[in-house]
Amino acid sequence: MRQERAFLVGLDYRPSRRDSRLTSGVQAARDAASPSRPTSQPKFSAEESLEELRDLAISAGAEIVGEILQHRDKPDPATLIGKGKLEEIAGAAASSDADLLLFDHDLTASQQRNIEKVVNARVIDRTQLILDIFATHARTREGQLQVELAQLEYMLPRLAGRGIEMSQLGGGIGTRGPGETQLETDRRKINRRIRHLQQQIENVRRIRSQQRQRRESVPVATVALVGYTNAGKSTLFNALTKATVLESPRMFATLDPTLRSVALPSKRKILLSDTVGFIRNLPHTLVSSFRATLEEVQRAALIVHVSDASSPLSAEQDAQVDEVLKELEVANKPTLHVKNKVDLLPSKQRDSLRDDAATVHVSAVKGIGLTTLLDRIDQVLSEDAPSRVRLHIPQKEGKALAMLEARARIYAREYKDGAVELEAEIPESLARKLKTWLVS
Ligand SMILES: Nc1nc2c(ncn2[C@@H]2O[C@H](COP(=O)(O)OP(=O)(O)OP(=O)(O)O)[C@@H](O)[C@H]2O)c(=O)[nH]1
Ligand SMILES: [Mg+2]
Repeated sequence: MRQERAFLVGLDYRPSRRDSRLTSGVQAARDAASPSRPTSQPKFSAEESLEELRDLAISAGAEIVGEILQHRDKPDPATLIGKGKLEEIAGAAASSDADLLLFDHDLTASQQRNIEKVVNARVIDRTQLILDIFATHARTREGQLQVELAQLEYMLPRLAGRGIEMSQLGGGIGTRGPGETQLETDRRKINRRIRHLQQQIENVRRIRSQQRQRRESVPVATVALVGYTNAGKSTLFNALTKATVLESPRMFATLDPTLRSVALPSKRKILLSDTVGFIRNLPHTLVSSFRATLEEVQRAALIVHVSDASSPLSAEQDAQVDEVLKELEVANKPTLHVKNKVDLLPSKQRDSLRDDAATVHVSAVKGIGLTTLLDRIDQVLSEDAPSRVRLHIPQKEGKALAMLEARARIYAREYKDGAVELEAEIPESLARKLKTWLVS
């Protein structure tokens, strides 16, 4: 198939609250509670966002034939960008022979329909583009099931009154399913397929949790590499484990988690996990369907947050990753920050970098800083050594019990008078949090 020609449309206004991945009410309440707090989170500008869309489009295999950045106070409810602008864009897209119009913003079902009426190209929003990349990159059965489910759930509400046009679309970006199968567009079939996928995912999940239980009967700490897409997690993973997982300049190269054993300088063995990368405004449906693979992160004894120190967007990307970690409720786990790709920094800047207790500068490609990183991991794990304890926790203490489920190895459990008595092995940092319920 010939490379698809994409025309990009960016919008310059703050994304509406609806798009914020944190529950907006909670965030608003927080902002109101601390009015003096500066807007601490670095934000992507419209230009930077468009730049990211460009990378995403290329990762999906498109050729970029034009782009436009429109400034507006607020979105136009009918067409997002306004009727006049839309006609102008339709003309520009036609004269550059574009197959695809890519919006750097999510479109409602009716916006997408209204835009399609005016332009003679397929219209795709940022979420559909990301889903399409996931669809072509997913390799394991579970990953493929999850992507297809997310695609169908995103598509379903957008089908109203357009079945025929959609089914005439043919293949291409935005219509591809995992393994290059084409997505169904019949509502009834989609609903049946969704139910089927949900069942399959449940089955796969059960098998995986059995495997994990088996794995955990051997006491080895898991260390999870997390970070923005393209930060270099897989490259670092390979450098540390001598493995050969896919490293690629394309975004979302890794979708399926990989685990490998590594020996630390102290001879302690750990399991290192490489995970799916994060991105700003990751579609909700995807976050929940990928939760299963992110369980690895939730069970980890230590989180290693990898960032691309050479990217001008490093701070913004870090803030996004921190937010996802908060959502996964792992924000207060022991964490090490790895600033990767220091080889790309000007030598003057590189020389001024200093590691500290929580931060290590490395180059996964050149092998710089890797020994320090392994030492640091060793150190954190030995400070947070597990010990065997007895606990008495009232059943109403859901949060404490959840923390325990996530981080402890439980040997015995007994229910008595509305409380749980447990014998478990837990890391020092968790023991401190649960000290109220420790039985001496
Ligand atoms: N110069 C330089 N490039 C690096 C370094 N580490 C990774 N890269 C490059 O950055 C790109 C992305 O690397 P990956 O390891 O695939 O990134 P990732 O974080 O696994 O990305 P996803 O799986 O897509 O989330 C590749 O082209 C790597 O070669 C580094 O230390 N220096
Ligand atoms: Mg990767």
